[in-house]
Amino acid sequence: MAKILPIVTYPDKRLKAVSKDVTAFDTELHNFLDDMYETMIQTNGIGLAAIQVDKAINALIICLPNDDEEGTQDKANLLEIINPKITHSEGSCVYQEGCLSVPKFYEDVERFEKISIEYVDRHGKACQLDASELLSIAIQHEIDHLLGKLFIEKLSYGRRKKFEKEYKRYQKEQKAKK
Ligand code: Y12
Ligand code: CO
Repeated sequence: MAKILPIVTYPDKRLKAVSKDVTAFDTELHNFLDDMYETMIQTNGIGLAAIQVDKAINALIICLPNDDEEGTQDKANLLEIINPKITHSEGSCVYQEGCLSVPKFYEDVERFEKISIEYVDRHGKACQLDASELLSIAIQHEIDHLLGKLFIEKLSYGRRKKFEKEYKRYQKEQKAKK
């Protein structure tokens, strides 16, 4: 049975690690990807990188919500993206992003509007994907995790300062609850 893994949260230094390419496409990887999916769904996420559950490998998953009112997530729409490379990017857009590793905070971030990527699936099969809209943003956000980067690093100086102040208050509240 798949497990819910603990999520590493900011400012934990483990989030700064640059992940390494996956070389073994075995049962251990498949079980880990299943655990990532369970963790993402149980925590209301739509994207998760392996480093967020303390494994520095180039693996990320995305499951966008349906267009219905509940925003349900179908496992049929799950994308497992391993060893991704951005091969093309164009345009720019701004979207209010959130991250399971930075709970409670949402900030406007500028990204490419459209990207193309090459990656492999859980069996090591080569794949190609052209992404736009929310999918493009989610992939860019997750690829940044693989490079040890968080969306808050893209904020202006002023917005980052404000974020750090509010996040400290949030951390204090969480500590007091324990
Ligand atoms: C667009 C922008 C960013 C992404 C990356 C994936 N981000 C997430 O999946 C964020 C999830 C998230 C979920 C939260 O809900 C709970 O934890 C219950 C959340 O709220 C709290 O922390 C309270 C924050 C973020 C994809 C597409
Ligand atoms: Co994130």
